[in-house]
Amino acid sequence: MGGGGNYNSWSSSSSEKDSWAGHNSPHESTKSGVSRRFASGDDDDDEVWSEKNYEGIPDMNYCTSSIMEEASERQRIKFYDEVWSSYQGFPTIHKLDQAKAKLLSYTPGSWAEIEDGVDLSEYKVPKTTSLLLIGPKGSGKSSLVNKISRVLDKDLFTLERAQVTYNSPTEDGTCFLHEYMIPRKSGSFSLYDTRSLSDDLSENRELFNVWMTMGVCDGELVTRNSDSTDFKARLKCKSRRRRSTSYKVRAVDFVVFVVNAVSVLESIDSLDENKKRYSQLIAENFKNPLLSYKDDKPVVAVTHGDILSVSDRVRVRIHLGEILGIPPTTQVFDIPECDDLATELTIAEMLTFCLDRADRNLPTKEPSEWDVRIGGLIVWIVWTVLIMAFLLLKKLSGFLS
Ligand SMILES: Nc1nc2c(ncn2[C@@H]2O[C@H](COP(=O)(O)OP(=O)(O)OP(=O)(O)O)[C@@H](O)[C@H]2O)c(=O)[nH]1
Ligand SMILES: [Mg+2]
Repeated sequence: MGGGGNYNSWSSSSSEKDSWAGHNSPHESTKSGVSRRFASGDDDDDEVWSEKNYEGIPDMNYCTSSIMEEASERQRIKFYDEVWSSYQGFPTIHKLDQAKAKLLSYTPGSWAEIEDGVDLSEYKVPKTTSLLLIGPKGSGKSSLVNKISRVLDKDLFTLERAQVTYNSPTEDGTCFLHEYMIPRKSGSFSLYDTRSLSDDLSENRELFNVWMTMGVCDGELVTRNSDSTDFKARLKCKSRRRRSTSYKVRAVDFVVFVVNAVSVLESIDSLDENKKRYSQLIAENFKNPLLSYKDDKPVVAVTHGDILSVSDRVRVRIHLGEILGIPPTTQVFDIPECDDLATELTIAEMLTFCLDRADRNLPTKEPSEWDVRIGGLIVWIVWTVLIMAFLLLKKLSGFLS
């Protein structure tokens, strides 16, 4: 089964599935006769052809658009069923152990080498693969670090590693970049917790530009132009109090976009422009090309699902898939605040996805200055030898004649 869902712990009922109808379920769509026909499973073409123009000739524009509508409706239903069924399975401890063992055996580049036969000597392989967590304020980035750490750190009694913001609308939240090795003592991959996204797109663009092109550094303070002088002073004060950090700059190898399912749901249903803005903010930032690696877009981690019904969680994932242009079944991962097998497996699947993509997008090595010089020298020697051989042959032929 693809990632992205939780499996069984809530064992959603079919009546809950049917209740999706009240929220524009694709099964219930009655926008067009085509949808009705499809929903009822009736393959008779009568309804389509009854929509003729007055001359009795079928309106071809209508036919084309109806075929398109039918196809996209079919696609929605397919995704809906797939996302829904991702909550129905029964994950086994064996499957979770396998997924964890795979993650714990990971070293940067190793999956590309083993699975795709990549010659790593041609690539710049990082010492640690770094995954950047970004998302709106209070979306659960720091909590996600703790959830992931709980799954992969064997010691169940360790303290939470990242500072979670209680009552996040009024608190500062995370303002420094924090690196967390996963698991704690390993150096194979790390999570970077970040400051929340700003409502101002240009401010986010600036930050993405720095993080994605120049790299990220543990302990770095993240400020924005719109921060008040007071706020900046407070942050500076906090930054002075920090103990020394490694100051190691790491390239970002893949991005995890963290979103709050409750806010997404509100933005789907609400007429209030402020609430609607949440989905827009996610989509606009998500589509920033700096966050993608060639064609590979970030993964989405949906939090707060534990306080929603399964049908609402399915709606949120489908909606995110639609606005972000990614498959809701395999690239939108529902990670609620639960310590059950299903959530742990979803976390393991999300990490596997990220590390796999990071390995596939390793940057190729650029020739060093020495490589270029040595290459030039070889070319020069070859040409000199050829010219000398030519001159020698010419002389010899003149001498013989
Ligand atoms: N019920 C529930 N609460 C969550 C979940 N994830 C996070 N929270 C709560 O949401 C609030 C904010 O969580 P954080 O992890 O601090 O969010 P953040 O994105 O790091 O916030 P900033 O650093 O301010 O941007 C906290 O009260 C968390 O307990 C979740 O999956 N379910
Ligand atoms: Mg935080």
